[in-house]
Amino acid sequence: MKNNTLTERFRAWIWILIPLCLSACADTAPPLIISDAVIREMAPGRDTGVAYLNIENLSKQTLTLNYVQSERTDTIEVHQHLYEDGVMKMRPLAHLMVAPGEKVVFSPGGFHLMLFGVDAPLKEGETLDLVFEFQNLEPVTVTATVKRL
Ligand SMILES: [Cu+2]
Repeated sequence: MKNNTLTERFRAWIWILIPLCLSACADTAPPLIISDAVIREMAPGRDTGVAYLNIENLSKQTLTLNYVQSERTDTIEVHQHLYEDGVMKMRPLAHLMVAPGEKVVFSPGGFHLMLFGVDAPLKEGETLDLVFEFQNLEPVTVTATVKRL
């Protein structure tokens, strides 16, 4: 019967396609969400910028952010504001750890990204791709929008 042959062929394809999809999908979907990436508009003549975003860990492992890079900056550091002896200080973090299920919210007065050596002041409406390198993960690229904050 013709129908039988088609069904059997379809079945055969399913057994080939399912494992392909499972491995491909598992490899490409990062176990985290980086959202609301914004960069504060930079004043003329400045080459240092600041960016805010949220990082949510959807996995069951702690994620370690080792580097952030972009094509228009020399270096990008994760900074944390801390009160020390009554004074607000900025501290660079070598590695940002995000616990399973945790959402790290970057905001003025808290975590932020410092962009050093920006090639030209970023203006409102521009975008910049930020590449996040987490330990044991493929790099994650996020487009940040420049806004007046
Ligand atoms: Cu800073």
